[in-house]
Amino acid sequence: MNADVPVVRSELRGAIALVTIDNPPVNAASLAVRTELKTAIERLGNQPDVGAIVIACAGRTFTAGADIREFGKPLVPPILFETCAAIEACPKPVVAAVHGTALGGGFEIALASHARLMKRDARLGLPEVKIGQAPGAGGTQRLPRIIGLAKTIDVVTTGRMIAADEALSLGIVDQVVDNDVVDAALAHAQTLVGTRPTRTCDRQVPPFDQAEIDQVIKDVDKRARGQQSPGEAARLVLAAARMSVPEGVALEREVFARLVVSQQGQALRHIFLAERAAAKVDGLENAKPIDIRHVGVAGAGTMGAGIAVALADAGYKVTVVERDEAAVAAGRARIEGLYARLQKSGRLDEASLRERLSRVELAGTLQAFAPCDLVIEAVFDDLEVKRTLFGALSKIVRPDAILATNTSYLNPDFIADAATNPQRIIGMHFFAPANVMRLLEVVRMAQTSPDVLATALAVARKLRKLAIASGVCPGFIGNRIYAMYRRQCEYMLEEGAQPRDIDDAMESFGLPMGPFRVFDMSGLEIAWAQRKRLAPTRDPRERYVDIADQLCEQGHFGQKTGAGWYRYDNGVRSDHPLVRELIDKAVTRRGGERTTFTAEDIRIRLIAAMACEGAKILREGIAARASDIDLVFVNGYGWPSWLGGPMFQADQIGAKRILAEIEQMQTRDGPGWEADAVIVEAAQSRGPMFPAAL
Ligand code: T1G
Repeated sequence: MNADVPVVRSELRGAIALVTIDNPPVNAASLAVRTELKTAIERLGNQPDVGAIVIACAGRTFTAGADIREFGKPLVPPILFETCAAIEACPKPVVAAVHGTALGGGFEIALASHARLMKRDARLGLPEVKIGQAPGAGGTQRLPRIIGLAKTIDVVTTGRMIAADEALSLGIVDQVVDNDVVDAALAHAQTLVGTRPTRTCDRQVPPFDQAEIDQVIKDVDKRARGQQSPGEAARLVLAAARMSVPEGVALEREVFARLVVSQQGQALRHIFLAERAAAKVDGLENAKPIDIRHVGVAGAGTMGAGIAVALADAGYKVTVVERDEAAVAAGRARIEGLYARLQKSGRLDEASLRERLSRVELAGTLQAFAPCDLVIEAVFDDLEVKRTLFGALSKIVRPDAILATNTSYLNPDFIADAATNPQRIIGMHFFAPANVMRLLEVVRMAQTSPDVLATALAVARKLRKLAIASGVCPGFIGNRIYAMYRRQCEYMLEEGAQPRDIDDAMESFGLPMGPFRVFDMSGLEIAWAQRKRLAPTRDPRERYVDIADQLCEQGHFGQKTGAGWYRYDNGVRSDHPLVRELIDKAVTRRGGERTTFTAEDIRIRLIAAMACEGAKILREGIAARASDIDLVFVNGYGWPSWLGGPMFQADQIGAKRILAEIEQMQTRDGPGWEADAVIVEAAQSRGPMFPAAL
């Protein structure tokens, strides 16, 4: 914003002062907004011809919170809590006119006001925990005085949105408005002229059961799985029961100051801004997305069924084709099974289930794809199978219909050249389960047109997926890095570590599941087939550990066969004696030396492996930015947002230590472990290797 253009303007409408915040794009409570709003309220509150005040926002939304870009820098007064205090202390009634999403500091401005009106399609929320914070301008103190402790704890620890009907029923707003909320607020303010403002801070927290609240907070900590901010926010809410609003706000400030500099706070802000940066894909300035309404899915296996459900959930008409009637029936059963599970868990009611299923038709002939605007193939990951399919599809669908491949490892350019009009071919790499996992790698191929890329990104948005644009290479972004991560995991076994050592290390770091548990869950046979496929071209100098191959050769594919890296007996996981035996043999074959790894050694070595490959991926232009790589692991591989992702974590460890780890890999593990210049230079300059998206 231009410094000398006011971001808050006031005008008199009769006896009512209308104060409008105008700070695009979301009216974030920047220093200018906080300052000008406080000044306006204090001036108008003492102006004799002003009977009441309305606070409204221009543009698409009421204030969506403090300005996140100011976090981590010295906060300059007035801090938002001071502006809110000035609103609440105003001697004239102040009415908030809410539209759009009044979030965080925006909701807090409304809570400090003496009355609140909101548009029916507007929403309120305190999502601070999602960026590693707790509300810092009175939200944890004023809201419980309106809706009580338990409901406030739910709102602040989940960061969920509150719709208008709930806000009205909870007494958060005085009116829900279908028409112009500013006009309605002006009219409401007129009725308050001459009355004493009703201040939220004067209300008492409704009675509560201490034991119930203590249990609620225990559950919050458990659900947070290592993230600090939800528990911090919950405890601030509880404090509201024993102190005044000013005292509680002072406590909020202490928590804010601590969390804003915490690694989790920085990581979560990094992820928030990274998601917005990822949407900015180069070369699409003039692209025009094609309107997609009818989508075909070739293959109704696990992936195809999941993709079909994701498409139906998003409102697309879906045609699923399998090779014969039996496969069609099996595919139908899979799709219905996915919906049945949603219904059983109460996440979908019968009517919605029927409606979504009605969008999906299955057929046993490729001709059924003729009317489709887009066809996504999710057939067996074999090049000839996919090439044959794309060749056949080219003769069936419209010449401008988009063909997308879901391949994980094959070169999509080889698939594309079997089709006509290669510019309409693209990669859409879903992650299993495709109707749940948010990540979608959108693979821009050599001849993919900008319109087709823009269309795939638009479809991803409609699927509520996080699309990360990727170039073409084996494994694209995620699987390519994950393969190097897996190799270092297996190298450490050969040096004496046990699967449980590595899993425990990565789970205490914050991952929900360690790598060997993940391998057992997804099945060892998939990577085994990939290794066998690559064996003829593998560099003989590459260090290769065959423990996983031996497990597979004995039929141990993981959970599905009752044993893999671990044994699984009636759902109970235990160490697999065969694995210890194979490790002992591998260690002996390698000379018998055993290393005792600390959890930190394991964590740093694995993050170094990921940073090493990530730097190459950036150098090759496969990923546009390091934060895209972080988003891939947060949204496709279970990394918690509050870790920020592997590239972010590599910079927390520091380039010097990362480079030292990579140099050891280079000496010990053969080709493929060269440190990219960006890491070497950062180690010398002590700067970041991968600037965060902050
Ligand atoms: N600060 C700064 N910039 C913000 C912002 C914010 N709070 N929210 C959004 N933006 C930018 C965003 O980076 C993007 O910029 C553009 O606005 C459009 O956003 C004291 C401490 C409001 C639901 O956590 O949830 O208040 O990429 O692409 O999809 O207690 O933005 O165009 O340059 O997301 O329509 C609490 C975060 C802050 C809300 C709109 N508030 N924002 O979604 O657009 S902490 C939040 C959102 C706080 C107080 C505490 C969403 C949105 P660019 P967008 P959208």
